[in-house]
Amino acid sequence: MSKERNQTSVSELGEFGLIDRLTKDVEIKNESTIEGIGDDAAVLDYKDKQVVVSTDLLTEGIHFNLMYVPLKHLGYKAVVVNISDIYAMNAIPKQITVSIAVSGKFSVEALEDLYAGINLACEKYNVDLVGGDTTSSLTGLVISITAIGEGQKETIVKRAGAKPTDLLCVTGDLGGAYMGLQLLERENEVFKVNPKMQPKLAGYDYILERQLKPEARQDVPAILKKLGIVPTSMIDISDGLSSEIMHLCKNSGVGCSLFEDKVPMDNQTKQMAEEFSINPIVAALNGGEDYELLFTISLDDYEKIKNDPDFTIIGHMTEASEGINLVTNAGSAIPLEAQGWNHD
Ligand code: TPS
Repeated sequence: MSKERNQTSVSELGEFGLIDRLTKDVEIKNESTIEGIGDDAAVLDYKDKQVVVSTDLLTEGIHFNLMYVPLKHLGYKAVVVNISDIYAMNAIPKQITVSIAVSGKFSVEALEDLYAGINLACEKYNVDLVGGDTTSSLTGLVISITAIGEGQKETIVKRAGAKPTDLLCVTGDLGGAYMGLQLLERENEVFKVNPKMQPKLAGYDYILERQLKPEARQDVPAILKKLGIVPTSMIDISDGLSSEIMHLCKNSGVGCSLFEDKVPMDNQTKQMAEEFSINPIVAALNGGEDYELLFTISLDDYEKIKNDPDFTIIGHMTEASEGINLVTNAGSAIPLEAQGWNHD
C-alpha cells in the first residue's frame, strides 16, 4: 500500500498560508504581467497604460448573513469591496464582472434587488458592468466580482515600497464596521428568540452604515495627486489594521511603530465597544471591513499632508529588525499581533 501523503487542513494553514501554498508554482509568462498574485490587484502593462485587476468572493454565511443584510445593500457592498482594491493601487476602477451561484429556490425579485445595489454602486463609482456568469448553488448564495482599473506607471502604488523612515497614514476612521456587525449580530440573536422584539439600533446609524453600506475611498487618488504625493506603499483595510500593517511590512521588508492614541475612531464605535466591554482599539486592529486606505509616505512629504483633514498619521516605519510594535496609550511598546479577520 502506498504511504499516505501528510495532510494539512485548510484551517490549520490559514488564509494567507493557503494562498502561498496554492500559488507557489505559479510563474509569470507574459511581459505585460507586471505584478501578479500578492498585492491588492494584479498590474498589467498595456503600453501607455497599466491595467489593474482584482477579484473577491463573498459567500453566504461566511461573509454575509441574509437574516439582516438587505440584498440591495449586499450588491452595493460587493462592488465597493472589490473596487476598494483598485483604489488601493492608486488606480481608477473602470469595469467589473459579476458572477453568482444561487439556489433555484431563490426569488428572481430578490436577485433583482441584489442587482439594483450592484447598479447603484456602478453609477456612484462610474464603473461599467461588462460581464459575468450565473450558476446554481446547492448551498447559499455566492457572489464573485472582478474589478478592472486603469493606472499610470509612475503613480501605481504597491504594498512593497515602504522605507524605514516613512510615515504611516490612514484615511477615515476604523473599527466602525466591526462594531456595526456586533450590533447586528446581537439584535439578530434577540430576534431569533423573540421575533416580536423591536431591534435596538437607534443612535447607531453611522456604524450600521459602515457595516451595511460601506463606501470605497474614490476621492483619495485625486487628493493625493493634488497634494503632489505618491505613497511609497498602500493597501485597503479589509481584514483589519494589524494584518494590513503586517502586509505592508512584509512586502516592503520594514518594521513599524503604530501609536494607539493616533488611531482614528468614531464616537459610536467607542460607545458600542464599551457596551460590548471590548477595547475599541481591538475593533480597529482586528475587526476589518472599514475599506479605508492605509499608506506610507516619505518623511519629506510630511509638510504636504500634516494639515489635510482626509488623513491621519498613525505611526512610522522602522528597520525590519525593530519589529512591528504597538505603542499603547500607557506608552509601552508591545509586539503587534497580526490578527486580521478569521472566518473560522
Ligand atoms: C456573517 N467579514 C466579512 S468579509 C470580512 C469580514 C471581516 C473581511 C475579509 O474577508 N460574518 C458575517 N458578516 C460579516 N460582515 C463578517 C463575518 C465579517 P476575506 O478575507 O474573506 O475577503
